[in-house]
Amino acid sequence: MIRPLDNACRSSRDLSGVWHIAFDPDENGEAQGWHQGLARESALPIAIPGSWNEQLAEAGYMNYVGSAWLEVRFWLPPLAPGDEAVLRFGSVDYHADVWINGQPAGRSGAAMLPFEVPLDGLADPGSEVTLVVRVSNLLPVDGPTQRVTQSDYITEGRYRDEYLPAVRFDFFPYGGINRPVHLVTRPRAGLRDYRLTIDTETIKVHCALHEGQRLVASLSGFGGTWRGEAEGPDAAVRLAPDPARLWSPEEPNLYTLQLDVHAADATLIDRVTQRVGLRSFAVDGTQVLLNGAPYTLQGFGKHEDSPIHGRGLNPPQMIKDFRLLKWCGANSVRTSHYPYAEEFLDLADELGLLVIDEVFSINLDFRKVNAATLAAHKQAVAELIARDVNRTCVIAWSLSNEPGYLAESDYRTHSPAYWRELFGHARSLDPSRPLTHANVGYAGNDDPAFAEADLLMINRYHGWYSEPAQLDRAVARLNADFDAIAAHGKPILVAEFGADALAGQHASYDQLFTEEYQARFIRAYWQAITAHPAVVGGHIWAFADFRTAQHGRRVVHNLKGVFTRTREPKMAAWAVRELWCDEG
Ligand code: GCB
Repeated sequence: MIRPLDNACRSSRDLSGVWHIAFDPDENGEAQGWHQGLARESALPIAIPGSWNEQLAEAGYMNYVGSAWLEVRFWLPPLAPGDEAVLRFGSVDYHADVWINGQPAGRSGAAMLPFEVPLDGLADPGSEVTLVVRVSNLLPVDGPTQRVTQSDYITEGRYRDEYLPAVRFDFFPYGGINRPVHLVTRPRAGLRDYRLTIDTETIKVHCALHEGQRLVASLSGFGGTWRGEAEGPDAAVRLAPDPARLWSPEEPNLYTLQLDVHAADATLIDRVTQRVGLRSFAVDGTQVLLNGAPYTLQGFGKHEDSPIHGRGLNPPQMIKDFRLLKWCGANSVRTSHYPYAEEFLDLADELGLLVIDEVFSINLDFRKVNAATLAAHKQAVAELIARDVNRTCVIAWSLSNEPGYLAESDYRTHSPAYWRELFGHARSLDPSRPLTHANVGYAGNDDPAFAEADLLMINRYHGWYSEPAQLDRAVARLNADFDAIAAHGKPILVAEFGADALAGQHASYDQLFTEEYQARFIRAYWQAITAHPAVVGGHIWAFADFRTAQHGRRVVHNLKGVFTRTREPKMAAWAVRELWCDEG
């Protein structure tokens, strides 16, 4: 999928700003004609991108789960001959139905991923357009992250698990249009997609051209330009800069790739550009190799979460986060627990950060998994790979976080076939990147998904949820896990480990929730991680404190951040900087 671009052949206009919203708890908005536009007197202003929850808390929508209608009017300029206009949504959480000038125009695909809506036949170029989006933050029952309602807690006898709003994950179910919406114009006869295959020497470009078209691909940077040409439905160009400047977190060297499509008479039909680096990432026995050399992954799990914006794109905070990641010496992150905004991946490419790209699939409960769940999960994997496959920073696909969390016996019986099918599907879509998933201790050190994964990610909280404040016992259990999982003969990444700390809480002895214990916990784990030959690194949970749904176990936020939600460092952040930065 090609990003919104502005160049000689394409244009994109960001429709971010103040839109209007009307909530529809009884699902009768369509019957009232809201798809044709919202009456100003019954609608509230809301900033887009941005979640409705904190923005409209005082209006009563902090915990709102259900449908809401959002509306904006925009000017569709006259189109150049041969061009088409589409709306491109970065993501709408979690589902969207779109109307243009009162006509149904399209809907979203997998949650937390982009989708396009064509304007053909629905809006006249050179006129004002009414765009209405019905958004629901209620997850589907059979999605890769399954719906939970308050009554599920009761029927399943899980009273102690009850959250407000109801969720089966440990973060807030923000609703709204959380990433930008762009009005895109582009040539109808232009590129719809292309595929890059990257290693340390070449960038190969593959795309499908129409009859009579010619692709001119060029790669420029570091004083040189390398070109190649191709045509046909299976056009392929191989670009090999010499000397090759490699990309890595330590030295994020990027070239500019330009793909020009020409007609037979040499007129320019389309142009697509992207920044791209030369690099390789591979699993080799129990090691991972970056550009052919063994590499230690050190970094964090994160969330897209900020005060007031909720999950809404917050560019200043994103820039700050990259500075703090670098300040800590982090070289990698996992996009826990869903695909992040493309703007985040732009910075990861440019500033040098390895990304384990995760599908939105959390705590899959195999008592409720069916054929529809698998189909939706495969679709989410396909849409994620379609969005991010050309990214330099993306080193692996994570297909699920903590399935089998409830230790249901169905996990052991039903999941092997499910994983075979899902991992096989992902591998067929991108054979070049390792596949992984995040194992929870309850699913066992012989988690059936390990048989399919190339890199074994494990989330462990010995010393927190078990062995509280007893680091010796915790580390002994961690090492026992390492030894058991090492028997699979694959590299292990501790994808989560961490302890809550309330900034400002201190003790001279090991005490949960203190800054000292969080720092000591991280140091103890890091020592064990770096000492074990099959463990290739660790990602601390979490980078920053984040809002969760309401539950007695959480003090508004999950406090496992080494930074507070407003990005002040706790003691642990300084400890991590000492561990990960030579200059400490
Ligand atoms: C986990 C989950 C993560 C939670 C974390 C915790 O295993 O993957 O989403 O936030 O534990 O803090 O409990």
